[in-house]
Amino acid sequence: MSTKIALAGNPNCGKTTMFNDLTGSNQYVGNWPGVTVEKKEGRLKGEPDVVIQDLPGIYSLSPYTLEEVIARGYLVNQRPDAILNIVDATNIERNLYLTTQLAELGIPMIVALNMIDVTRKNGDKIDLRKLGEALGCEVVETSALRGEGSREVARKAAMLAGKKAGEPPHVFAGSVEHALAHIEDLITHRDGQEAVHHHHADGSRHEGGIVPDHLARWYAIKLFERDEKVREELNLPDGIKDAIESTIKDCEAEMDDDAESIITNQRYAYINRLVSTCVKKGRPKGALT
Ligand code: BGO
Repeated sequence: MSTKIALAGNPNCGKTTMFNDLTGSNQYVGNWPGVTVEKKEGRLKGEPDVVIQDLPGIYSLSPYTLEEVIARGYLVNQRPDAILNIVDATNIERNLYLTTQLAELGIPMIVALNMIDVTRKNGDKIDLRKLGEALGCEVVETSALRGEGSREVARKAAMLAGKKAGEPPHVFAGSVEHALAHIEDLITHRDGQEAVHHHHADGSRHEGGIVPDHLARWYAIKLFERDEKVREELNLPDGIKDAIESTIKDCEAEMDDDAESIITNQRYAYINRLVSTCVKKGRPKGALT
């Protein structure tokens, strides 16, 4: 059985450069099922048992673009052994938005902090250890353009196969975490409700609950956001739907904001705090030498 690594990142993070560097000519190009979005996979050079699955470049795992739906569908239903998340170090705030969402999928992850040649040149200082501790995964510096760190990060990603995913970052405030915990209970049958079996694309059934435990946080957040695609997919019984809706409404009243904005704003606030503790900018972006 081969090890499957998913390459995920924002558009322009250097994903294509990294993919080409890792796979060379061992590439297979097709389309994602039913759509004309390009699907590329390839074998890691020198390690034919490791398959690298390229995902569309995306900013978020929301249900609003075809690329995002393809990427999250793959991550949730096909479950790669590990995620290699490429983060453009020169655009770290924006790129970490997706990273916080990927970390909620319960899949082992490693971050390639790419374009590190550029941030070095700018004199930026990035505390990799602190960043990794907060994100619950290792962070490795790479320059895909120069082939620096790429093989190392891919080999480390492959070694994550079969391991437990890291602790997801503590992004949300207490009242939101409280609501999420309640939703998790409702959808994993931890509160003694009658079991409902959710059938997954791979035909597996999850005994005694609606979603598997490793995906509980992901689904709880998406349900809290009232993600229409996830609501359709799970097709929950009315009693659970109503209990979730009243949990969301309580939290919205307390926070005086709508659920989707609460999640988005708290992600940005978390990332701002994280970047301000982990990154010391050298020269301002765009400044001349
Ligand atoms: C152009 N360091 C540096 N300095 N550049 C990098 C690195 C890195 O580590 N990694 C990638 N790039 P894609 P997506 C370009 O194409 O892989 C560069 O969307 C140019 N092109 O070379 O395409 C990479 O697949 C003219 O740059 O990203 C590419 O994720 C002038 O980042 C760009 C300058 O990489 C995006 C750059 C005609």
